[in-house]
Amino acid sequence: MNTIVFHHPTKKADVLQRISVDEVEALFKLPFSDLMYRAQQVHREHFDPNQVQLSTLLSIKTGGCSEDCGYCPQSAFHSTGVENRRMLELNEVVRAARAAKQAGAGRFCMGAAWREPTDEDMQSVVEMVKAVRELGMETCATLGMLNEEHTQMLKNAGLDYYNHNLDTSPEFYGHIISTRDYQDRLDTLVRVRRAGMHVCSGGIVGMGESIAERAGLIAQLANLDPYPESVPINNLVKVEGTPLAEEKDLDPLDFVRTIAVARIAMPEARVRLSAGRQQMSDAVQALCFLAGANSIFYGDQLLTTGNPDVERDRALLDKLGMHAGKE
Ligand code: SAM
Ligand code: DTB
Ligand code: SF4
Repeated sequence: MNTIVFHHPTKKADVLQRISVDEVEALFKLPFSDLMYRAQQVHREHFDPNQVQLSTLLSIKTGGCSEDCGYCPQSAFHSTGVENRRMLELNEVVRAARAAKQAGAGRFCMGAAWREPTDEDMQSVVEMVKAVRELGMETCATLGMLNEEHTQMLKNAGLDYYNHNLDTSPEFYGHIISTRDYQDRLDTLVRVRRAGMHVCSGGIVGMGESIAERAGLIAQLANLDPYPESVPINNLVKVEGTPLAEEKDLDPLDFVRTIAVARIAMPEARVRLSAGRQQMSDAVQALCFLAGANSIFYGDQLLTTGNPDVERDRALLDKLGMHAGKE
């Protein structure tokens, strides 16, 4: 059965909607094979299905964050054993970026456990972005909320992508985070877009959200105008000491479904199979690639938690006949 027809973009009460929450939810409820077939078709229309983009993460400022995100080991509200550390020096960042490039990564993403950067933080980040660019890598940063001035500083430094996740649906958001609201996230994304940088925005599944709420996240992302170039889909990494540590495991096939739905809803986006990969079998990862994932975090560390090591990933990509590619 293949009966879902998307709206063409129509102007409804000033809201341009590519796809409704109900339509996204209907995709989630398709028989698994039908969903996978649809996702593969869309994927092959827009991408080389055997190519994957590799991003390496570096935590340039770890721990002690003033936000209370329920999933996050870096929040000062939770006792997870993650220390509040100083910001890395420029030479430490350049060394890590060089090593990532050497290992085969095309993009280098610098993450900081901030609600938002200060003016002083920004001076250092600008130097880091420039230095990583000089190595010939694509640059990405995730620093929390941005004001106009900080957004422009990143643009002027040559930042390619800014990562800022919507994380979940507007309805479920308040269960997870209380120190900032959904509109704050959307406002930062608008600033990044207006400044002319690429947007990287996605979310987390497995936090106890319903299918309708999962659909709400994908619909929010897909209805951004334009939708993000890069969409990380994270499977919750359960860290002891966080409020979500005891959350029930998500069925891996529900994770695969989320990737497939993101692929169909955002045909031209890079859909990134993000956090949670270390806990996934090769078979589940292969299903994610089949569902349309075509980007991964590459390197044995995410921000504070582990990721498959480079040898395991090379072996997996080899086994699947996949190759690394840029853009
Ligand atoms: N502090 C900035 C912010 O929140 O925008 C940037 C860094 S923050 C750690 C980046 C993203 O990591 C979050 O938006 C969330 O999607 C993801 N993340 C954090 N902890 C996670 C976890 N335990 N499992 C899965 N994803 C997680
Ligand atoms: C994203 O969507 N996932 C990455 C990146 N963007 C910054 C972060 C995952 C963090 C997982 C938990 C940790 O390692 O602290
Ligand atoms: Fe801070 Fe970002 Fe973690 Fe939230 S997700 S606690 S803002 S580092």
